[in-house]
Parts: sequence; C-alpha cells; structure tokens
Amino acid sequence: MAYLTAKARKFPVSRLKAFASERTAGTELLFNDAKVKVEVPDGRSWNGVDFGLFSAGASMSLQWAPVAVESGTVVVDNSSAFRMDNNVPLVVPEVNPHAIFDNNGSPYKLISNPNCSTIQMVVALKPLHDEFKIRKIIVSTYQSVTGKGKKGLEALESEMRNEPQASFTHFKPIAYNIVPQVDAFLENGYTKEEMKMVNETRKIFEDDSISVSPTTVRVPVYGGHSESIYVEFEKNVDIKKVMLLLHSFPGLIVQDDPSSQIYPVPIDCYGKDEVFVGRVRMDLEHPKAINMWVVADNLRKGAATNAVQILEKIIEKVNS
Ligand code: 2RA
Repeated sequence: MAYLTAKARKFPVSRLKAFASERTAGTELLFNDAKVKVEVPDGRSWNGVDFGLFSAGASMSLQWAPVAVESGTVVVDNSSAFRMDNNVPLVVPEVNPHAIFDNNGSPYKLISNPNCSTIQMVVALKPLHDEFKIRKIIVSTYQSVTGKGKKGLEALESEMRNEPQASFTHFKPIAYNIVPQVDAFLENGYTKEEMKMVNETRKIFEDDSISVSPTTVRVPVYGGHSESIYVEFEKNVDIKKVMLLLHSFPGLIVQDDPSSQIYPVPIDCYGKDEVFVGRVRMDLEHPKAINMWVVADNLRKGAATNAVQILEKIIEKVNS
C-alpha cells in the first residue's frame, strides 16, 4: 500500500526495492511500469537506500529497522514496535511535524507512524486543541475489517457467503454483527487498541494530562474507520469558531449539513488521503464540550499516506 500511495502522490523515487518474508519473496510488484521482485532482506539490503517504509509487523521491524538505520536509511515504521519509545518520534505531519527533526534540523533516523485510529482523531482535534486546549476525550470507534488486513476482509466475505469458520478472525462473527473488541484485552479491561489511542494521543500532543476514554469496536465495513468523539476543553467553545478552524485546517474535509444528510461515511472516504469530519455540535449541557463524527480510510491516512507524508516533509526541508 505504501508504494502505491507514494506513486499516487508522485513521491520522487529513482529506485524501489521491496522486502518481505520467504512467503511473499519472489512475487513481483509493478512500479512506474517496471517490475520489482520482492526479496528476503539480509544485512546488506539497505546499503545506499535513502528511505525505508516498514509495514510488516512489530517483530520484522524490531529485527530489521536497526539494520536499515545502521546502513544510513531513514526508516518510517508503521508497526507498534517503537511507538512508545522515548527516543523515537511518533508523527502525524499535520499535527507535530517538528518532531521529525532533531535540534540540528536533521531528520531522526527512525520515526514511528501511529496507529490508524489515533491518526484520524488527532488530525481532527489538532486545530481545536491549539485554540481551546483539550482536557478530556471520550471516543468510540467503528473500525473497518481492513484493519486486520487481507485476512480481515476475507473473513467478512466468507462469513457473508455463510462458509463455516474454524475460528473467527474478529473474535466473534463479524458478518451482520459488531464486535466490541479490537485486538487483545489487557489486565485493566481495555484492549491494546484502546490503550494505543490513550498513549499515542498524549505523546503526539505532548501532554500527558489529556484524559482519553476509548471503546474500540469492529464493524462489518470496508473502506475506513469511523469515530464518535466527545471532547471537552479548558476554555469555553464557540461552535462558529470550531467550524472555521476545522474548515481551514489542512488535511481535513468538513462534510456537515445534517438537514441535507451531509456527513462523512466510510464508503465516500475510501481511497482518499484526507480525514473527514461532520455532525459537529455543542454538547447538550457542557459549555466547554462538543461532539463530532470523524471518518478516514485507515489504509490511506491511517497508515500509508501518513508514512509517505513524513517523507515528503523531509524532502521539503532538504530542498528548502
Ligand atoms: C485495526 N488499528 O483496525 C488496527 C490496525 N492497526 O485492527
């Protein structure tokens, strides 16, 4: 997905190498009309490579990202391996682009891409946080089966065809159902996905005092993740100002005219790089709180697009 997004965004690539495990090695990708054979990496694979986009799970990243960094490659890692490492920045380019660079203005050699459900939430909240300062977030997610990759999608499709399942990829049947569990439960009763939303939001906003109360839910949808977000601020909010801020924030598209049934839905956001916001309204009682609905394609802005945008920021700086 990352190389397709790089191609769609016309990222300047002179040579592309593709690496994967034995299972995928030998297959071919088409990039700019040239065939690229997928290889199993070795210690020399990253020699002469400027940028590495890693998206093969935490264990592959833990094994190979240090090797790539040692070879001088700038790595953007889409796994959870380094996200909460204090020495590794966690970056959403619309929100904390400064974190890509060290005090000398050089990019860090290893940069983490946040989890998809965090990315779309912090993009929607950033302009409001800058103006009103967030105190508390209560978020419920409606996450696409594509969050579990190809196998998540195939599980939905085979269940819809009524094929018998040995075990359920989404913990319970997902066809004609919803499942209030994304990833494994931790001892505190929250899932790993939920704690990612808590910890990553605080790291990206550089504010551990923000309270985040998440419930993450899998729904039988492909095309994107949706989120219902209640957010409480330190200052009183003015809804007109909220709308102005959302409208003028890069990377956000406001679709909000309930009287004409205009609000974001995953089908419309599929394949898009932006985050979509609608149903923005004051809380019924709290003068410092609003509710909003946020949708994004989890495979694009939630993963590949965000990674490529980090590289774009680096190129922009080098060329400036
Ligand atoms: C999911 N957020 O939707 C995860 C993928 N990283 O399952």
